[in-house]
Amino acid sequence: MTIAGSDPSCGAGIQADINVFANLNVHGLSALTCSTAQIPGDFGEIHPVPPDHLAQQLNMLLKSFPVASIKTGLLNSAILMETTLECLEHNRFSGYLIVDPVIQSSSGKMLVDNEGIALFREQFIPRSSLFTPNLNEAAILLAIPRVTEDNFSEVANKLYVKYKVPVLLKGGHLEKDDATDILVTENGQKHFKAPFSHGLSPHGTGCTYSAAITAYIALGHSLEQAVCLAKKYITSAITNCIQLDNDHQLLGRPSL
Ligand code: PXL
Repeated sequence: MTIAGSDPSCGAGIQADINVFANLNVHGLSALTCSTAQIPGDFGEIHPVPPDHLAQQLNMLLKSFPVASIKTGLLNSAILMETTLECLEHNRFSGYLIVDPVIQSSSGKMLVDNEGIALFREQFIPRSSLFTPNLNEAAILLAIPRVTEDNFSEVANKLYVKYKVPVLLKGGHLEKDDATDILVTENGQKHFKAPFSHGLSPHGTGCTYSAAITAYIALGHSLEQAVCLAKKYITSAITNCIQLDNDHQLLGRPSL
């Protein structure tokens, strides 16, 4: 299941997540948190759904389907985060909860209010089975100025110590020859590397990566295996991305 916002251009959000689930032969469910108007490179309005409406979607889905794993994407506000946590609790959801801590759009627009960021820190991330920040999100979650090549590995450990749940810190934005991500669990650090595609930065990579982890978990893989397979998935989707006329790109179909 994905609990996320709508991106009508289908590069990110629930549409991207459902694409991944379908590509991996998993039946996906989606609970909508907000509608956005956007295309790659241009962000319009966000309209959150009423909290009761999110609760109704979640309660109906969780009552009726054997949900193996859930990912969250854009949650937009503290009240939608609280609603999500209450519904998971109320329906005794005990599967994997993978949190992509979406805070800002790739174009730089803040997508979550300050109260929402505080709730992310205090309640939402600590409830997750894995959270998947990029460099910018990691800096916000640790309240530090920035993450660089020099403090990358230390930041991954700090996130694990602070939030006490497994973390996948994504290093793609360091723009080195290899895009390295660090998974920190109770077993220590594990590094996942793939060649970095210079000059390609399709939006929605975070959504697609966390959706692939969620699908591979639903298919029975361990967390570490799921991250390894999902890294292959996202690397291939980036390599196969589609060039748009406005200099932006959309993720392509992976060659699996
Ligand atoms: O990539 C983060 C993200 C997630 N979900 C939605 C978005 C975005 C970024 O723009 O619009 C709906």
